[in-house]
Amino acid sequence: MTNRFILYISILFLLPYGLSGNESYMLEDGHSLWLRYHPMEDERLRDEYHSYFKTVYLDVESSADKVIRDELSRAFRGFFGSDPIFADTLSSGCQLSITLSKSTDPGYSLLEGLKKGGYLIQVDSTERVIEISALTDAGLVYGTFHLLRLLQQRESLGCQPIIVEEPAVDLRMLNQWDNLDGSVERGYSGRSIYQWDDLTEGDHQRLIDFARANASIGINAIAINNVNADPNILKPENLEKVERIARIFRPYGIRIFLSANFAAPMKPSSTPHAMKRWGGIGTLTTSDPLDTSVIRWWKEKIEEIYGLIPDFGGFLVKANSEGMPGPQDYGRSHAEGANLFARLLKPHGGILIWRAFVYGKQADESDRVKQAYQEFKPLDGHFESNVLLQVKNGPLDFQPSEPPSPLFGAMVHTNLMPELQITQEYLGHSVYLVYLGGMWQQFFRFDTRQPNRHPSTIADLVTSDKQPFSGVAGVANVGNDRNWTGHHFAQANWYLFGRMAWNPAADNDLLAREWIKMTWSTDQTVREAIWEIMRHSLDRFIDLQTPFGLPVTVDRRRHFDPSFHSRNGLYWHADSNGIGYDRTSSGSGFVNQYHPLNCEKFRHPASCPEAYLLFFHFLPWNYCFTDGETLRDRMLRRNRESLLHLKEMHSRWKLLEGEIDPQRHAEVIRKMERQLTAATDFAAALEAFVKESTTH
Ligand code: GCW
Repeated sequence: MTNRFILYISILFLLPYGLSGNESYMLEDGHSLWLRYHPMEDERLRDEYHSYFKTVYLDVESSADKVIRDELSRAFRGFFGSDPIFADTLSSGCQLSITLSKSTDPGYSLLEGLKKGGYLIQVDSTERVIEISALTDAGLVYGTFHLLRLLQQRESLGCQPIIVEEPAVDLRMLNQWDNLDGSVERGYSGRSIYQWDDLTEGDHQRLIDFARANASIGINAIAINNVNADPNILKPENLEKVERIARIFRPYGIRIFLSANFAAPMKPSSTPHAMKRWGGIGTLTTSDPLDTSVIRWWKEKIEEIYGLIPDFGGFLVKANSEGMPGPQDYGRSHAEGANLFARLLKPHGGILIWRAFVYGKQADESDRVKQAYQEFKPLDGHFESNVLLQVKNGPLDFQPSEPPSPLFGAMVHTNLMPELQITQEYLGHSVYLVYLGGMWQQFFRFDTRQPNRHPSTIADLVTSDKQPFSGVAGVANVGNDRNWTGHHFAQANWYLFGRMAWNPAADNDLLAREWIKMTWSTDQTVREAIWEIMRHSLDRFIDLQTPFGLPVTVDRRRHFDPSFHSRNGLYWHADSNGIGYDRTSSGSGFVNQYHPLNCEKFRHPASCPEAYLLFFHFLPWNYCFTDGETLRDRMLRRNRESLLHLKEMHSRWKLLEGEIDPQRHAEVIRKMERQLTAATDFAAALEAFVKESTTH
């Protein structure tokens, strides 16, 4: 047995605290996420830290006080094996103080003008004093988690005399696609974390842990139910349960949102066909947004909700999309639909989030990716100021590789809120290890070339002061699996999402490394090995399943198994002449929705990024890249290589045996084995399809 292994076993037994404070000694199972608070092995560092934490002084007014106390207790027990000593008064040295301050207080002017949630951490390494100050409770919670992050990463505190942090985005939001029956749409990590039958009592520790995890990465808003919204969520008996969840989340600075069904005010028998599975919950025969009885119904519903939940965030609405009811059913526009809610929510400080993911009925059916722009661009400037238009990152549908939606940069008078998908609907579910930080970074750094605004990357637009409200949403990948996300590595995507929503311009490499250090190991070699496993995982996935941005190559229902033949002709075309979708002017013309400079880049195969090549172009199989390789050969070669890469990832991980706690190590191996089997099938299907198409 190596020394490392003995140390590791002893650490495990010293590690009684999973994420839930009430759990007994256990092996690591991933439940603690990145909040493991692992014992300090390095004595020198432990002594250094200890010297700052002789006592802790808290001056926090609200329920955040308990949140901070509990978190520090949990962390200190994990790091040092002892509880913190909370002092009643502020002393002069060797103390951590966490205080709600005013920017006019002497020494706190740096707090001035910080966005809500901002904080200041000042370290005096001579006096051994750390001060966390903020103008809001949420800021103190975030500041505390920041300090704990430094400790988890074993950073020397003396090197960081002053930290000033603020979120660049107001609304950092998770969208859960959880249903009242406990299922989760596109969820791959068990059932919903909300037990609607048992919300009245029982142990809410899991929800507390969920709130802790989210607060630790800066998430401050959660829409707790599916955008394919069951109107029943708005019934009084369910709203009472929502109120209980809101009460649990509130101390963590998290506001609750609900997905609302546009036809909720209607009586069950009059609801549109698509809603027959639910029926409305009201007594009306219409849900026309301009109808006074409809307005009154929503006004009363909103008042009822705010009566229960004074800090209710607002509604998220999917309308006239995939069969969901909406304003167009009455000849009204999306803006008229959104404004109905926005005006009623405004006096309560609520926000209305309207989704721009629309396709189907209305516009040009020949190329569905054109529809969102066609429907929404003319409405720019028509939305109330408390409306956020939630736009999926790509124009199609959360594909592994698609260009950013042209709506970014095109709508200059509307608050745009990117919607990212953390759950791996098209990315191998929780079977595949796919790290998404790089994809999101690329998205946020895309230059929209928006006129009159420079710089004009999506990160710039999202964080611009010109938007009254800013927001970033992510479709959650959380379920009631013990490790929350099914695959241990899917936790990274949740973590990265929160940290990038806080700062869309952040460097994803650094954040991923931070996650690795806290989640897996502080050992440099182990960390490097893990980063190697993660960093190319998305590119190799694309080579395997959606080469050159060829979208939707999976089966219709689950979006998991290869299904090239059934998708051919629907999302792209392939025959003996070539493969892809012509979206240039000679094809659907979609490319013209971009700013001319981007359009120019995408419309020529030679300048179009390879990752989007077949998204924009139909190319002959013998299309030649500058290095002389043909499209066909490159596709097949990369496909083979992606399998080899997987095998390499697998071996790298195996080598970490003994360096990583056994349960998590073994569970990842099992996932990797399943991934390899699934990927082998995929590679074979792609190869067969290419060969068939090119030999006809
Ligand atoms: O990608 C599709 C999913 C649906 C989802 C829809 C949407 C919630 O397959 O499951 O429905 O997108 O985003 O509305």
